[in-house]
Amino acid sequence: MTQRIAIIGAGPSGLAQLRAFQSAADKGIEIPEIVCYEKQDDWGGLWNYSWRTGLDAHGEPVHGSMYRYLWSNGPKECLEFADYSFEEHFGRPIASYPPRAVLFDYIKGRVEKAGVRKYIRFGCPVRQVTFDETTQQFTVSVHDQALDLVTSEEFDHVIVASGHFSTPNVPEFPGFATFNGRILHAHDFRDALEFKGKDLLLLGSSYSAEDIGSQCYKYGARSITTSYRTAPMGFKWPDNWEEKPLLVKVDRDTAYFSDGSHKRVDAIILCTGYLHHFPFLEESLRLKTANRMWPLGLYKGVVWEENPRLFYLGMQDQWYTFNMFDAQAWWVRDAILGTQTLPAKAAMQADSQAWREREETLDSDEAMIVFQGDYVKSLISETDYPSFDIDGVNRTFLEWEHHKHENIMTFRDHGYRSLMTGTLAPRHHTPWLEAMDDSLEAYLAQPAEAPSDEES
Ligand code: FAD
Ligand code: NA7
Repeated sequence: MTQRIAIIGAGPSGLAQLRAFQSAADKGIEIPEIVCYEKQDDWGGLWNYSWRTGLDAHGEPVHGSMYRYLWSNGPKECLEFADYSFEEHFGRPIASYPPRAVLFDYIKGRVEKAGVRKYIRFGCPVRQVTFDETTQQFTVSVHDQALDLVTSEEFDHVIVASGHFSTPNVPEFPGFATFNGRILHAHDFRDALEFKGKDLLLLGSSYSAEDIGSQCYKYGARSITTSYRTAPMGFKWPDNWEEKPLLVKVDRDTAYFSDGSHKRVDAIILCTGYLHHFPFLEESLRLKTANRMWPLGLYKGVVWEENPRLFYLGMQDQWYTFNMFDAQAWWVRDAILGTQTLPAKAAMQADSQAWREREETLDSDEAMIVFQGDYVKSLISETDYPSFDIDGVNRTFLEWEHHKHENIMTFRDHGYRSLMTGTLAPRHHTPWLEAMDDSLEAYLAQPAEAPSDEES
């Protein structure tokens, strides 16, 4: 009997899974019956921008954490699909740090070409997933919002691809309740112009703090203060940007820090990360982890060791993104098709434990990049996903890091060589700091110039 599989989420990870199955079908392999449930009205996950915050039109938590003017925070050459290059999609080379709309277009291009939209049921949040030991079947309950109907279906496998940068981690500090300005989480940040002329405090010292701070600087905030818990970001910030140790309290409009200093601020943005949150999974199926490079419980980073009929995609902290999701999806596909054999639980756990022990020794960005590169290599070596130069991707990540430390406001003006096509990206027509229009049309407006000479 044909197997039935459910994919939860049609973001880059869920779409990678659909593309993986379609690529097998193209080779004449019989694939299972697939249903992909997506709670939003379109695909693309976080890349599908929503102006909404809080609840959506159906009372569902808004998934989107992306904001206007978001440009890729790493070189596009590091996330390029091995089976669908940027050059193929855009018909010419483009610069290395595209804005969100351009990346959304690229993600869509591959799956439109693959013709997999037919598998997706939009406007269908998954409400509950349970597993029956006797029948070895999952029951997936879904709310079809158009019909306002909750129905259940049975599946042999479930693949959780619901993302983990959507449910905000929201700490509270003394004085928040009586702060005179706005307090929001990065998840609800949308337009930097809201903070033009304002003094801003951002809590956190990772990507969101760095990038939302940079957006606000670019669009005219008066000052930026970032407050760190563990370590400062340490970039060479503009004159109106300072890094402070952890916030101790807020008194009306003044923030007090652990070094005894204080600053008057108009608004506070909590760039304090996200929670892995799976309210729709029964207890025995639920991954519980912080945002880290090797969550335990997942053999090969994808197989739920407690019940290997369940899979998770994209649950690691991410240097690698789109092509890592592909590597995972191809591997999961083969596990479902039976061409990958899973060892006994103890062996799966021992394998994961070895990765975790290595993860715990990682003491630099470079070590983390190489670690994740090795993980992607190990998956790809066991599937027919087109192999690509992962050491080259690692080197591009290191170049990117170097450019960020050289100048955090100009790193996006650099170009890198595609590891898929060998083409060196052209310089963008406008330096990032001056490029205020983030639309696809503005980005692609001018013909590409000569290749940049910035690659070392
Ligand atoms: P998501 O993109 O989160 O997609 C998950 C999908 O699952 C969504 O469509 C959601 O609606 C759906 N879903 C969730 N719950 C349910 C449910 N119960 N039922 C049905 N559907 C459900 N990566 C980069 O490579 N470059 C960047 O520049 C970059 N910038 C980022 C900026 C921000 C602000 C954030 C938050 C992330 C950024 N990322 C970036 C990382 C991002 O995680 C990945 O690029 C990618 O979107 C992850 O894909 P995903 O499919 O795993 O998850
Ligand atoms: P991350 O990368 O998970 O980082 C979360 C940050 O929040 C990190 O600096 C944490 O500090 C800090 N944090 C968490 N809790 C607290 C509290 N209670 N107090 C102070 N600081 C805290 O999340 P991001 O949102 O930056 O990035 C997520 C994705 O979005 C990423 O992939 C990007 O591509 C975009 P710590 O270092 O743990 O002390």
